[in-house]
Amino acid sequence: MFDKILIANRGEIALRVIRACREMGIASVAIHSTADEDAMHVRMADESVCIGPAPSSASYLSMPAIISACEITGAQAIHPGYGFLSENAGFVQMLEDHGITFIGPRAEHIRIMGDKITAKDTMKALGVPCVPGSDGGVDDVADAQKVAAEIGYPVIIKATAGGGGRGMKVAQDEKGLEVAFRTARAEAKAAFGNPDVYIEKYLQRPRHIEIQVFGDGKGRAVHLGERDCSLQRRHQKVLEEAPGPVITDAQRAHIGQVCAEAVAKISYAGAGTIEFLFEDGEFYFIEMNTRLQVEHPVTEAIFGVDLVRQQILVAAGEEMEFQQDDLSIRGHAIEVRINAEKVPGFTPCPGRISQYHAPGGLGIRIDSALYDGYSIPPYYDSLIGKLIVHGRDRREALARLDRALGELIVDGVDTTVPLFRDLLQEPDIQSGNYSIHWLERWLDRKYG
Ligand code: MV4
Repeated sequence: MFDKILIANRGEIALRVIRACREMGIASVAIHSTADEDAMHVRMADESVCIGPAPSSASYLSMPAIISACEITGAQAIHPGYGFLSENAGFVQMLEDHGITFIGPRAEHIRIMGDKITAKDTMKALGVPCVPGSDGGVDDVADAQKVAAEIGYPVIIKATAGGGGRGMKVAQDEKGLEVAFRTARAEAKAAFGNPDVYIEKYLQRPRHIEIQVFGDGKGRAVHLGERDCSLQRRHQKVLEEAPGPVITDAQRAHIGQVCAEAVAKISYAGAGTIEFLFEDGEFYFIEMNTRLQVEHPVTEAIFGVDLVRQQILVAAGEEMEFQQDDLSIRGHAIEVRINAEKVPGFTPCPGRISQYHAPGGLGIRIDSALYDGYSIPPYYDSLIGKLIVHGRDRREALARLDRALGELIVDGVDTTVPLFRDLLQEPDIQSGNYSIHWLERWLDRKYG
């Protein structure tokens, strides 16, 4: 096992990893920018290294600075958290050259899943159900029209280098396809330096359901059910829950097994998420994320497992602590993302936290790097905390969430907390009746 791990991240996820390290008797190293000198992850780690100025490009994304910090402190492994360098295959390769262990999958798997056409081809070949569409990319309008005629309109054009909603164009009919194709290609080239696009049937009212998988890197893998992350705004998740309100035990068992077998076949190492659109009882693969996700705590809550601990064990060449038969679901969990943002525009709202009080009691988890008097710097993501509630069933989780939100105090900046109290009053939220478009439509109705 490692003696010392460097956490190449900041904020709540850095604390999350430090906590797992401490429980495993592993020393932790925080890295930070000059803007984060007073950040909680710096205080909580056993050691810290300032690696550069405020902009992420010169600090949290600076590979040479991070590798130097490893060498100076003697850290043997790096946990990347999410975002920043967590899905950068070049970084993983560079660490390998320096004899530092990356706590995550192999570079090869990050690279495959980073190219959306290759990801889809790979998943299809592994038996994962995909959205009907082009096999591989589409090179010209004629090719696009041919595929669209086969699968039927509406269709969606996506950038292979995109993901997370960037570089997508919907075409309702053949007339709209030419413009959609040309715009998608031009935007993909401008945004990602790669013009390659592919086509899929456009699903009109799906849910976003993602399956948590975990592999030991030696050909064994398990699934830990699904999360419903349909409540999003501009491709930013706002609330996530597990299990999904409309997924049956049989559906979970089936898609879960398909996903676990797929990642087992490629000897995938560590945590991964296979994203699906779910419509009319069918799952359609869209993307795979080769990292720990922001919303992993809802899965941890219902399965009673520590995913970061398992990531560290597997990266150190040890066995994960469970097999599929050991994993069962207890109750229901919901996470809300507390962002320093002003609703309804969701404009970032950095500033000083004049008062902070976290809720407590049965079934409450807060992952946050906030403290009284902390100043949220303007340079990074606006996520300042996650409130995760766990109950015996969905009703209890919802009641607990409302209760916890009532106890939570975050003063000094605008946050998304009031939004959640409003959302909980909605019958569709109470019943779990929402698709990927529900939140934006609700915000439009409510705020115009
Ligand atoms: C789609 C789709 C409908 N049909 N693909 C957006 C993010 C990216 N991961 C995939 N996305 C979508 N792909 C087909 N074939 C609709 C979306 C989509 C979406 C997906 C998940 C969550 C929120 C979304 C909001 C708008 C569009």
